[in-house]
Amino acid sequence: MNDIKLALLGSPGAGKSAVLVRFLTRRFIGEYASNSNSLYHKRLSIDGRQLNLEVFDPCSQSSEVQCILQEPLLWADGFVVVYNISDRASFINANNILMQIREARMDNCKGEVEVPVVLVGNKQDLCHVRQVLEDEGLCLAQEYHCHFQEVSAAESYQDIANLFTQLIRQVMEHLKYRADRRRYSGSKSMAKLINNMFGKRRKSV
Ligand SMILES: Nc1nc2c(ncn2[C@@H]2O[C@H](COP(=O)(O)OP(=O)(O)O)[C@@H](O)[C@H]2O)c(=O)[nH]1
Ligand SMILES: [Mg+2]
Repeated sequence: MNDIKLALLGSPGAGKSAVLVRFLTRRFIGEYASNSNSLYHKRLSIDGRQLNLEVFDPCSQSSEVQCILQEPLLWADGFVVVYNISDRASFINANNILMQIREARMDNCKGEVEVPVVLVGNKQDLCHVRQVLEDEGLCLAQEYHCHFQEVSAAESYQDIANLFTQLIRQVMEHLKYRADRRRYSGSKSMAKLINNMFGKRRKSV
């Protein structure tokens, strides 16, 4: 059983809870209790593999982005960064969040961010009052090497299901890669140890 931990991040009101609840229940519920952090659990199966999904949905009341961010930044295996296409401030905030993810999770050896992220432009149904072009979302995602998708939690399930599935697949690949790398470096240091022992023994003969 694989444990996968995701975190939703974004400005208050961007629709994090709406997007998540849409994914988990297939339904859109207009208002959510937003005065506490929530951790959702769901068992699901992707590509025939059983997964234990945990998703952190931070509370919207807190304006202290930093305090919401710090914990999930290190805890999560993958991120969904949500902004509202009819609210430019939320897009600017998404940019800041991507920057903070990069800072917190940069792999110093490779100069790459070692955590999968998807950027989500929500409230596509409000495109008549759009403040952020789809191209701007795409550009920002390219800058951070992450996937991008515009969605409407209010109107559709499929796009949201697809983006979560894609992110979870990416996370699984990543976790596997990390485990392989650990195993490899583990066997390398074992080889070194054996080498040293034999080296010493040879010297003493
Ligand atoms: N029109 C529209 N409204 C949405 C959509 N998603 C969320 N909302 C509304 O936006 C408000 C904030 O959503 P919520 O999920 O609580 O945002 P959060 O603070 O980021 O968790 C609520 O009134 C939702 O009903 C959407 O796709 N379209
Ligand atoms: Mg919320």
